Amino acid sequence: MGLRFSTAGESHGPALVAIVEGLPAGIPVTAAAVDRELGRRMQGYGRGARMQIEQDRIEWLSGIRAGETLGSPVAMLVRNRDWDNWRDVMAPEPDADAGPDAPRRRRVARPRPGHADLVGVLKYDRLDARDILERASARETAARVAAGALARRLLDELGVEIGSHVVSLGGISGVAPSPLPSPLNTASDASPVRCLDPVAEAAMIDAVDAAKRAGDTLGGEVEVVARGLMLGLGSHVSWDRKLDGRLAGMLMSIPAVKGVEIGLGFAAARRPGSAVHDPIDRFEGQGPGDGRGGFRRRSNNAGGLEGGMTTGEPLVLRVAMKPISTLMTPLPTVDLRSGAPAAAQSERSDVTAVPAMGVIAEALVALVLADAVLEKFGGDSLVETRRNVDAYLEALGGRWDALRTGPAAMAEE
Ligand code: EPS
Repeated sequence: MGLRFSTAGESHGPALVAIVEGLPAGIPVTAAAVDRELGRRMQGYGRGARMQIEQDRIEWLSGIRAGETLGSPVAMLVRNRDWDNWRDVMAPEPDADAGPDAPRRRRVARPRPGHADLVGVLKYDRLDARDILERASARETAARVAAGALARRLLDELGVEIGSHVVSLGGISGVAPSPLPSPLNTASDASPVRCLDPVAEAAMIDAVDAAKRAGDTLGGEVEVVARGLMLGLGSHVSWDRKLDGRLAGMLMSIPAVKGVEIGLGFAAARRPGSAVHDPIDRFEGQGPGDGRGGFRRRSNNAGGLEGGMTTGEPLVLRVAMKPISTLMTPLPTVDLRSGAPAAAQSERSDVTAVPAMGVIAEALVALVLADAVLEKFGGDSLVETRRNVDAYLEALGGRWDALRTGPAAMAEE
């Protein structure tokens, strides 16, 4: 068993909750480390007024003592400060004075194209699309980022760094420096749109301003990079153990995300094999801890994954987000009360959340990678996990000798 997590909470309810189970004991972690990630998720040019209200912070409910994980489920609470403005609308208890047929306050009856509103109302047998949108809201991702921050702590202890940057926003693409800066997030978090190309950054900010004036919204793409991974996470043997599928599935679960690419991604489909696959060289590496088993690639078009397993090269993923579906200049829809044509519900929202999506994607990549690490190495304590990782890396360092000198080495190809 690896790592499991779940979240609960409505956007304008009292709080969000995240539960993470399967972490080894003894991982040093503080609320400040989790809050730092929550704070990063709240940033980004193009966010709406809600982010001025919230100051996301966790309260530990379980699983941590004296700054270390206990190995038991970790539960974290993130209060919604906006709850104070929504107590009556979102009250869990029925309003005894109003009666069952009283109209619902702030009912949402004009479903937004692109949002979960309409399908949710029909499928869940609700009259008010608020019953759907409260949970479909990307507010939920705060809880996932909190969960991811714990996974990140484990990976950090094992020397894995995860960062991201925005590669396009509103149709404007940036050209990132090569090689990427290290640590990546120190550079990307310094940009209001988390973009590493200053010319594109300025154009992206202008595009957000223009979209805001037009009552429109913008999508974009981020690149997530994980460095320091050892070769061999995931497996080729069964579909559900392939790491590329696990990563893509997780990233596609972010609200408004419509596509995931690994390495060269879709571009690989348009090139011949000779211009795609990464030639292999023998490489002494940096000793047994190198994590690449005595080989390296001349390029990394594979994005650090071959056969559903990490190669030891950086993991490179791109994630595409559609524009947010709450438009201040609303699109046509149908009023669920009358059946008449109507303008879709428009309420306070973000113009774009692409910079924040990068932070969310990092958190989810951390959760998948930590799960894969624990699946491969196990360990009830961080000491044990680390010991298992070190033993594997040492064995990996010796694989070259075995390949060269073992009996099978003598066999003809
Ligand atoms: C969201 C709408 C906005 C965003 C929200 C996601 O919230 P509100 O309706 O309260 O203005 O701010 O994102 C967050 C609250 C957050 O923490 O990211 C939506 O409809 O998905």
